[in-house]
Amino acid sequence: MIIPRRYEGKQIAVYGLGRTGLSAIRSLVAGGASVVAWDDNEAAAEQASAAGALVMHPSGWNWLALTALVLSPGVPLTHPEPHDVVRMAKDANVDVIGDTELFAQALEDSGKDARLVVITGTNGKSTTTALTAHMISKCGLTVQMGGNIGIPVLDLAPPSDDMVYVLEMSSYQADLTHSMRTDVSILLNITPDHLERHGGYEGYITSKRRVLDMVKRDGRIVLGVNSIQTQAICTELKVRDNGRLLPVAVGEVLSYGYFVIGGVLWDGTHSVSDEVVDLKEVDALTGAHNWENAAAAYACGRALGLDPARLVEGLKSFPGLPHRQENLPELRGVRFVNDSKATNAEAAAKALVCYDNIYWIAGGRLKQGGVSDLVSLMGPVVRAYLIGEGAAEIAETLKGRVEMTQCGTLERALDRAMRDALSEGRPDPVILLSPACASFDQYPDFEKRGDAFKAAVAALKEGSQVPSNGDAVA
Ligand code: UMA
Repeated sequence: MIIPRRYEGKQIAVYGLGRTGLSAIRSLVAGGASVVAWDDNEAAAEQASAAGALVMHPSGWNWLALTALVLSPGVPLTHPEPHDVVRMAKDANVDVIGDTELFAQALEDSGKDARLVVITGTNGKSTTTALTAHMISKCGLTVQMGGNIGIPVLDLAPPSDDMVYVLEMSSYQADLTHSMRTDVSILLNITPDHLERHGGYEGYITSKRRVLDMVKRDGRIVLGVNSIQTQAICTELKVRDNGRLLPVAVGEVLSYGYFVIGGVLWDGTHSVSDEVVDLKEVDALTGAHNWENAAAAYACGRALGLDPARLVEGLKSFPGLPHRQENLPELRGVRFVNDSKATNAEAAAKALVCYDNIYWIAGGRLKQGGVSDLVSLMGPVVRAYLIGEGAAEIAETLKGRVEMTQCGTLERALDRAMRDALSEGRPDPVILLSPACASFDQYPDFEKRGDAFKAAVAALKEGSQVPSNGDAVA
């Protein structure tokens, strides 16, 4: 646990009692602060009391005595409109901060030389965070990974001089972080997302850019240049920030930076570019989007002065993240890929371009726009197995583009796909769960859906007979 000592003997408020809020309460109480807390969901109060907070509605807080309000990232700060508690804090002139700001303050106060890497971007930030942490640890350093990836930052081990913190930072968290100083900030890409929360695209871009302002004078900025917005930022930074900038690209040779051509990562930071590694050989990093993540993680490792050969070892041994093109054990020559995290068409598109002979399991609760963006990507798909409430609409959209079978459930889809893959004898068949839909019609979340797929794959027995009753060709 990281303990913020600045609030010892002082009063501080925490709003939102999920992972962030409870973690902040535990750390603040351990640091001797007196904490008042609240959540719109009153059921959350019990754990907060157990963690040592006084649970009380903000209308009862002694605002004049409060040193800060620690807001959970999911609580609206500015848009669609500020939460009432934020308005109250503004009226009382109380700072609104996140657990990430408490982390930054504790790091500064610790006097330790721990290093800090912060990673953001619209896509790929979790994979890059996990990969960067893995590669750094393979170089023999002590690494702590947390943030938006699901581990509250104050739950990490306390700083020491040999520690490297690798944090995934969402735009929500960046807005609540003011004094963080990073050794490396990675901004992968920016495309429209969370627009309602940021009052539009400009607001979202501003929040994403905050990680660039966090970089220390002698720190480094790793910037992906494959999105229009980050390309523009690169052009701007080249003029005023040359010494710290490390551009990263896929499919484009850079005059300076790290780039991937045909799956091969190159170090273009010297007068002659050096080949680093063929990323096509790394199973856990399939596809151009993962090559961008790999290039950024490698650039970060080099910016920290780490050994190229050991970084490459780290790249090659990365196990990948669950539910993101996660490779499962093969059975009878059939490969299984769990990409349950693909909850929209854009994410599924990234997986569909990575394989040949795909037996594709798709469906669930459709997002706006459905799967129309996938119409042109059906080339490598042998057959689609449709599940969930969006199945009929998907069948309508992809009519004439691919053969489809209505399966209803994931388990039935897997059984049908397995039987077809075995009987058709195509080379290197891949059964891919990449639903292009949210999971909420059939599962609590995408993780449970992915777990169900993994359990069903594990239950497939060699040579088992699979019933075909009730299957219908769409
Ligand atoms: N709450 C209110 N009022 C509100 C909104 C929420 O009282 O208006 C309360 C809820 O009742 C709940 C609590 O706040 O009890 C939840 O807080 P939260 O939504 O901030 O979630 P945490 O559990 O604290 O998780 C947060 C991040 N969640 C969000 O940013 C929405 C997690 O990122 C992160 O892993 C975790 O902190 C640890 O750092 C998740 C996420 O969805 C993965 N992130 C978004 C994304 O990746 O797109 C940004």
